[in-house]
Amino acid sequence: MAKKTDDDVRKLTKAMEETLSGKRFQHTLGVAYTAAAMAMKYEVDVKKALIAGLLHDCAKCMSDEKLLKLSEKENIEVTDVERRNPYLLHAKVGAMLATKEYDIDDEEILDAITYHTTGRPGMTDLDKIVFVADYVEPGRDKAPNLAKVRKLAFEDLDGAVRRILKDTLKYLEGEKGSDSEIDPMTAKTYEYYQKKEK
Ligand code: DGI
Ligand code: FE
Ligand code: FE
Repeated sequence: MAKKTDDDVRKLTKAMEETLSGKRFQHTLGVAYTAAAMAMKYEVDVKKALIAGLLHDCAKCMSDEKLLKLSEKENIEVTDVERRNPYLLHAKVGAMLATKEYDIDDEEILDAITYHTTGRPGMTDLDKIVFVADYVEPGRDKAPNLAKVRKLAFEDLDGAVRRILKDTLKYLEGEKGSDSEIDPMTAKTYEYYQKKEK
């Protein structure tokens, strides 16, 4: 893949507007620009952050059936937790679509998309930026202590990741119902960043 140009960014933005719901597209723009701003702060490639933000939820507006079907077709590994909670697959399927539909072959961008929901131990700075931007972008309004996490996002990247994982696990533990099952990857990531702090 040649280096992405401003024209590519414009095309990807248009493609997202066409494939996502209005609300999801608004969220996508929020994540893209927040990720770009964080990349400036943390000296990460700004255009990669912008593109990863633009594409991170490109598979979000698909039904559970479609996510499972596409995963099977494209040989994406589906864990037991993902089979019971197929929406988690929008991250892996999103990375596959980024490759096949949107011509992205940059592994750093693809990883940031793959791990944007659960995180992973040893995240790259780009992984962390997309993970955090997804949580703090301007359109979000439900998470507890959002003002604090937003500030933290620009002060302490690992601290923001840890805080978001902690609040997400707490939220999932408090939720009743089948879609609140904790993905082992989310738990492992939290453990990793808790240990890293000490
Ligand atoms: O796609 P978005 O809504 O923008 O954001 P996302 O991809 O981070 O997904 C957010 C949802 O994912 C949020 O409701 C919490 C949930 N989530 C994160 N980790 C886990 C999880 N859900 C389950 N069941 N298990 C997890 O480990
Ligand atoms: Fe997502
Ligand atoms: Fe998102």
